[in-house]
Amino acid sequence: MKLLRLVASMALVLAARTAAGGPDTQWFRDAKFGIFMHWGLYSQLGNEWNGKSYYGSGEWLMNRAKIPADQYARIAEAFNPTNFHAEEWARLVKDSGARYLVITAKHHEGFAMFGSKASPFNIVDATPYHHDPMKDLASACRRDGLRFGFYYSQFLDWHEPNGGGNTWDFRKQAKNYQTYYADKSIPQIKELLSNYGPLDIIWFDMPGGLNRDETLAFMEDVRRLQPGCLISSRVGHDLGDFRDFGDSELPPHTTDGPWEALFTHNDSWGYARNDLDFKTPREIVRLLASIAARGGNLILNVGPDGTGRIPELSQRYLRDVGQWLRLYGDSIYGTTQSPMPDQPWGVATLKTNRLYLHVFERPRNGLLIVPQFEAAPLSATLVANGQKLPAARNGEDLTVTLPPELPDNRDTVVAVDFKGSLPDAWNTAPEIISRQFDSIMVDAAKARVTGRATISSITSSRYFGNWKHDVCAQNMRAPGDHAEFSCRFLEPGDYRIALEYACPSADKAREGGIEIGGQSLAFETLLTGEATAHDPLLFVRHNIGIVTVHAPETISVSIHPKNDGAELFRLRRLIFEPCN
Ligand code: FHN
Repeated sequence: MKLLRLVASMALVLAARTAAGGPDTQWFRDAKFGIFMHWGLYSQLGNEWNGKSYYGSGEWLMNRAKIPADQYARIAEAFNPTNFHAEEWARLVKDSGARYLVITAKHHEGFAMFGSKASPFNIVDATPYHHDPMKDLASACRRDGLRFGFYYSQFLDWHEPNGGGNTWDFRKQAKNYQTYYADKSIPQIKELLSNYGPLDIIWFDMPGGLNRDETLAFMEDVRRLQPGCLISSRVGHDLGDFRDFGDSELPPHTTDGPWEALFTHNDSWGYARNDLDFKTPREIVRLLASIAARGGNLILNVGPDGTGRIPELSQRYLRDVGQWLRLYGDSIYGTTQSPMPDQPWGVATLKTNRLYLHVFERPRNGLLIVPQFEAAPLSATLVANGQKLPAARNGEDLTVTLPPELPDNRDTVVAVDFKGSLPDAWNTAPEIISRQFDSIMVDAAKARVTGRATISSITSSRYFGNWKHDVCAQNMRAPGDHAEFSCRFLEPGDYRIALEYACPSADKAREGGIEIGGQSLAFETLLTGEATAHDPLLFVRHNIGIVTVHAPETISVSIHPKNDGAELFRLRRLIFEPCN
């Protein structure tokens, strides 16, 4: 009721705020790198319950093991994070080069990691620790010049009869979500917005129980208390001040507006004792550069354990990333999206009249081709040591000559200063296929589709909650349904063509063809297995055949079914391998 009343009373205020443009997002756009932390009672369990290990998202253990709420609440009695030291955590975030930290104030388990008058189920009142770590952390982050925000699960709350999600203890039909919002969610959010100084972000997650107008009113409550605090898009109904993509989703294209791609360091958001599958510093740096090239931020999650200790590999690898950022931060912070799509050698970021080339792989001949470079190059500099590199326009390309050894095997950055402007060629530039690399992968997201063919993302998980997003060309059922790629071959020669696809039994043994510059290849699809959202989607790399390219030229590569019938496959990638 309160919410509904608020909707009416806040409509005018909202119109005024929207006209005024909403909170300033510039700091967020410039930050590019944030750290996420999932910390709660689940951190104490480490993905183990009753002698059984679970794999995947540890913070979902209460739900997965269907632990009764009263039994789960008793974990708090032993929760005593004496290894938590706010200054050390803030220092680690700072050392990683991240510019902001978002930490779970309350996750779906319903436990407040802050002192709350709205619910006794909180770290001050329900644990032997009797202390509010969020107070210390907010201050420590501010002292270190970090932006600071809270994650708050506004709808899912497995501790409360009226909260979303717990149907193993509480009947769904008996739930009153409005009561939950009025009694716990909104009062706690107000506490967070009132007691921890100015917040930079309030990161809502997994919306539910509110329609669009109610969500607007809910946001207005936040605005009134902290007009400058950014609200994540997971507040629901496509609202919020910045967009979050799906968990572990790298968008295949550039995206305007402030946005974040979120990944976790291993395969769980909350601490999981058995999970040592951490992303290496090199993987993180390349991910960060690839996201910046698309115009967004990376927020990378780490999961401290129940004692307050951040996993040793997370600490070490984050510091390594920070060491890279200290050398190359100018090529990340404050940059905007790249004018050109990913290249076989890496990605690019832009800062007004400087293009940063992030070189992941050195072309064998040392000649880096930057396609569709319509500006006048002034200089090319190896950022690591200031060495000037030969750079010249060659037709519509810029060619930069790299040294024999790249100084950084994570990501070597070359800064190219130029006069003029670089047009956005992200969606128009042909794919560069070159013999200077062992293989060249072309993502299906780059295809132009005809007929009924579509390009869309398929979400599936490995371990529980460990989501993967595969953008695939789909719905190719008839010879007129094509996925076409424009490919620019830099050198003549023989190339092996392979396809990477998923094929359930309904599509098995369908006949397909590839047309490439007057040559045709034929194939029959191979079974990979059935696809469900909660199982890994399996892909096969299927070598189709070899074609000969007679001169450097741009050729269309077209993939299609030979005849009418079931879907051909879900095509994820086209692969070229120069034959030597
Ligand atoms: O269910 C949560 C999950 O536990 C984790 O917090 C992630 C982080 O983005 N958000 C939800 C799933 O999308």
